[in-house]
Amino acid sequence: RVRVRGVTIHRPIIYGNTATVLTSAERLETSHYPDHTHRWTVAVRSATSAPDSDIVGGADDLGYFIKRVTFKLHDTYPNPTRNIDKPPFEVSETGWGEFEIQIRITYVPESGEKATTLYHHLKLHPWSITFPLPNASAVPAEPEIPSPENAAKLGPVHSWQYDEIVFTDPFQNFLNLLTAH
Ligand code: SLL
Repeated sequence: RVRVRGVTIHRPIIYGNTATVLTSAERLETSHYPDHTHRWTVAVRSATSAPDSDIVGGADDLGYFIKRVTFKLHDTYPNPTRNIDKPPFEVSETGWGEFEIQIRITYVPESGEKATTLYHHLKLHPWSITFPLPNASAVPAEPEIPSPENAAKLGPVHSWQYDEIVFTDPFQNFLNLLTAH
């Protein structure tokens, strides 16, 4: 196995989450967790999306060089370590609280590359100082969590980071694999 010295190759990604407020009907469906208020999805996606796609990030084009993405959820979740072995690399759950998610990206074995660890703070609330208030003097000094009704009106929350996975002096066969896509 030969390394190609002096070469760096990068692959753009986005990672993060979307979240929506559960409707009262959905809260009944998840009634074994009556305290759950939100549905969310955390994901790692390609940042080179299909031109006709209306979402940022293509769901299916990371699998040729990523073998597994491990999402480590808060210990309040059953089986908090979630291994996803094919695209889309994402986990959907319901819950009530924000927390830090560890995201571990493992590459295909022929890459010879070490895993990458990222951290994402799961965002559920549209922390807001701009939401219309009944009277101007009531403007809070600190951002506040809107009520569930107001949060639902504000729509889904999105929290995404752009990043680039950089491979330095890659093995020749891995470089071939990357450039073939
Ligand atoms: C907080 N430090 O106190 C955070 C912890 C934990 C979130 C948030 C439900 C898990 C379950 C859930 O949303 N956990 O019951 O399945 O805000």
